[in-house]
Amino acid sequence: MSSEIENRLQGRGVTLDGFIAAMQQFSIETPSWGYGDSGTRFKVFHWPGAASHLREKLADAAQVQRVTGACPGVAIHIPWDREDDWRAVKEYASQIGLRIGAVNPNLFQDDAYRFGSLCHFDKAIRQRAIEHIIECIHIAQEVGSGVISLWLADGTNYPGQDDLRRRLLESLQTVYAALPAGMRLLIEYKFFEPAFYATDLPDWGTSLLMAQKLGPQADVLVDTGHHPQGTNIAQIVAQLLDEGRLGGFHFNDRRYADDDLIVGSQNPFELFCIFNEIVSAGAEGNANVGRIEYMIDQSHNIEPKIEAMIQSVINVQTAYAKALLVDRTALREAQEAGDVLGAYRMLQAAFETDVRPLLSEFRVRQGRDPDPVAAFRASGYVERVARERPASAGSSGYPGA
Ligand code: LRH
Ligand code: MN
Repeated sequence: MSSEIENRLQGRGVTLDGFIAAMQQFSIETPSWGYGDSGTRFKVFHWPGAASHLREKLADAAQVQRVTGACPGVAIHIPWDREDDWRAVKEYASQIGLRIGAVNPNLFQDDAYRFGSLCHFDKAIRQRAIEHIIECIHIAQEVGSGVISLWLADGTNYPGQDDLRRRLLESLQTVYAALPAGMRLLIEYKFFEPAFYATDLPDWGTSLLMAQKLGPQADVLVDTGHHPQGTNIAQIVAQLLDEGRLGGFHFNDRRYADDDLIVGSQNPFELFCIFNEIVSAGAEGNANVGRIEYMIDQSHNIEPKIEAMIQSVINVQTAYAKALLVDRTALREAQEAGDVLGAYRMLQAAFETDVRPLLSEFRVRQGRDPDPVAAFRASGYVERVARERPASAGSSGYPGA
C-alpha cells in the first residue's frame, strides 16, 4: 500500500479494504434526459452527436458505466423516453451492462395541466394525471424497475387563484393504491417554479407528511436544487434519516435557483456535509441508509454531456469518499466535550483530504483506468457518435429542448 494512501487513512478509523468495499457498493443512477440536448428558455445549443432517443441515451450511459463502474442504472422520463416494446428496452439495456432505474412521470408538459395535475380543480384532469402515473407503474413493472419518482409542477401564481388546501392527498392515495407490492413512490418537492405563488409540494415537510399518510412504500426525494438559498440540506437529510423516510436524491448543484449544474461543482462542501450525515447515520446502524436511491438530475446546456455525467459521478464518489474518512469516534468525543472547533476541524480535515489516490486505487482494483475522464476522451466515442448520428436530432424533450 503506497505511503500516499497509508497516510490518508492514518488514524481515521477506516482501512483501505473497508474504504474500497464501501465505494464498491455505492452506485448512482444517471438521468436519460441528461444525455440529450437541453437548454434554457433563451437557447438550446445542439451538441453534435447528442442522443435523441432512449437507445442512444442508454448507449451513452453505458460509456459512463464503463469508465466509472458506479452507475448501472438509468432513470427514464415518460413520455420523453416512451417506447413501444419495453421488454426489448430491458433486454437492450442488460446487453450493454445497464438496467432501467427510476421511472419519472411527466405531469408538467401536457396542455391539460395549466392549472395543475393531481391538484387540478377539475376531477377529469386529476384522473388523467393519475392514469399517466399508473401507465408509468406498468412501464416500471415491464422494465423491472422498483421506483416511481414523482415531481409535480402543481401550484398557483396569484393569491386567491385556488384554495391552498388543494386535492393532493386524495390523488396521491389513489396512486399509492395502484402500487404493486415492493414498488416505491418517491415524492420530490420544490419550493417554486413553475408556480410563483404557492407550490403544492414545496418542501421536505410536506413530502414527509404525504409519505407518512400514504404508507411505507412512499418516501421523500431530495433534489439538491429545490431549496431556498441558505437552506441546510444536510440537516434535512439528517431529519429524514431519523424518520426513516429518506427515499433518495436528485443530485445537481446551483448558485442561484434550480440551475441543474454538475453536482459538487459550485458547493462541494455542502455535498460533503450531506454524505457526512449519511455515513454518520450508517455507522450507527440506521436502516434507512441502505434504502437510499442515489440519482443525478442535471441538464448540460453548454458542456459535453457524457463527460459532464462522468465528472458528476466522480464528484459524488469524491464527497462520499471524504465522508468515509471522518474519524467518527474522535468526532463524537469532541462533540460531547463541547470542543466546537475540534469537532469542526475533524470534518474539515476529511474534506480537505485529497482522496484522488484512494479513488484511483479503487478503480485500478476494479480493472478500470484510474482517470475515467481521460479513459473516455481516449475512447474516441464522442467523435464516433458525432459522425454516426444524424445532425438534426438531439432533442431530449427536456423543457426548452
Ligand atoms: C423538476 C425536476 C424533476 C424532473 C425534472 C427534469 O425541476 O427536478 O425531478 O422531472 O427536473
Ligand atoms: Mn429533480
